[in-house]
Amino acid sequence: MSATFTLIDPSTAQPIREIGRADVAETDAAIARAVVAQRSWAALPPVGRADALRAFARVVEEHVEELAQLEVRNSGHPIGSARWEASHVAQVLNYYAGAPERLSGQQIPVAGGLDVTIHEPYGVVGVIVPWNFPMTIASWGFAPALAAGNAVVLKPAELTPLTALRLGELALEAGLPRGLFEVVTGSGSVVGQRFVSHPDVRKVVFTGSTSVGVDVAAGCARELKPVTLELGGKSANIVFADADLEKAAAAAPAAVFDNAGQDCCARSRILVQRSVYDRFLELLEPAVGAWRVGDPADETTEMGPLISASHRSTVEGFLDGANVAFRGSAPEGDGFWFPPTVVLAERGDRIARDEVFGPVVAVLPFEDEADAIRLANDTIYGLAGSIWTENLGRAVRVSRGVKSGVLSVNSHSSVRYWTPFGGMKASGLGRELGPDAAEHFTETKNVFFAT
Ligand code: TAP
Repeated sequence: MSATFTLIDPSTAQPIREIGRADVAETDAAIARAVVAQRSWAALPPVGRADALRAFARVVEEHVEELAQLEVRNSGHPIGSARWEASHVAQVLNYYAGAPERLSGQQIPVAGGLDVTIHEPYGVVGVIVPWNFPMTIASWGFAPALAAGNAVVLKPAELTPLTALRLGELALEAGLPRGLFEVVTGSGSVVGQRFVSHPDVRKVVFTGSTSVGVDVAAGCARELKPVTLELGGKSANIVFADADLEKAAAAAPAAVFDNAGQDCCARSRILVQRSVYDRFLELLEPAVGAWRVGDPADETTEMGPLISASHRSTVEGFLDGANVAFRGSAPEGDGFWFPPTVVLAERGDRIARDEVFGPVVAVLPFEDEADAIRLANDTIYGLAGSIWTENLGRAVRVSRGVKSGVLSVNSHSSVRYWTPFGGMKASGLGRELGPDAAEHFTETKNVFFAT
């Protein structure tokens, strides 16, 4: 590749290395290699694909530390989180290694013959990934797609390609055929758009902002190709007066400041029942103050820098005119640092409805259960959310009322590779992960045999 892009370490603001920027011809060449590799991959017996994916998982497991160190440098993720992310990729591969042998169709009763359905792979799947969780989000697309018999072309975000490139090499080390898993670095407007427009890419998985997601979906509609969209979020952390307040306040910082708030599932609104609002803020302040922000290579660090200088300016812009209640600490000096920040917001404020994608949380009071649901739904998004209450009936009613794809009660967990993940409203279309994901990378063919 002749054109290049300079990668920057977000914790030092220093250059790391140059990365190639593919043009349309280079993207087309990768897609052509994938088309060829897919034919023999799909022709393998299911156990052959299962074994190959298990081998890939094993090689990733052997390189967890290396992948984690790359993510620390390229994305500024704390080393503990980065190790979890690399291990997660191996687990996702292992989980979907079980799929080829379970992709059964149906036998449907008909008169005059036998009717069966067959799950056939699309062919080549394009996976477009953002910079916030480069490895994990890529694996949610490529592992089930490969398991179902597809080839994959993966476009990492231009800011964070290092782990994706290494995963491409590890796939070859594990024995996956050349061309089956192509990693194409370059800009979204060139490489990503080519995945959308190229006739041989038969399905697209896009994770990123809602505005780009809408364009990607429109482009896929023009080509009549299916698309899965994982988009933005403005998730609510709803704390009722009957909750274990100490536990809810202790857990709240991690729910929004993990990955410096650059998390689509960040609980970036804390909605607190008015009768316990003051008490909750008293408990939250020391928990935010204790949140450890600093060198991502330090084993004790809980939060690293933001991804870039321009993203830091965007996050800062959200604080114009905001009522900042208290803030945590952040290092001085180079690097794109930003302290964890708690804002007291009013309904309708921009900070209470728009995605910040940084370590800023808006706290709002609510009156009762119906008000909590109304407020939680007062955003275009519907990705994740948490409900803190000791009342089981309330937990059920509120989790039914909140329009989000992924909710948790008395916890902030959002991602388990064996349960479905995805958003409602402007947060997305379709679901990833869970037991059905491999099937989403197939088309159903119906065959009738006359007797
Ligand atoms: P985007 O700017 O939307 O970029 C996401 C990916 O799309 C990048 O690889 C980007 O490439 C590529 N892209 C940009 N323009 C494109 C186009 N016209 N056609 C095809 N691809 C294009 O998002 P981001 O800033 O990287 O990520 C932040 C957003 O992603 C947030 O809104 C966040 O909530 C969302 N997100 C959602 C989830 C889930 S699972 N719902 C997970 C993580 C992030 P380049 O940047 O390299 O040009």
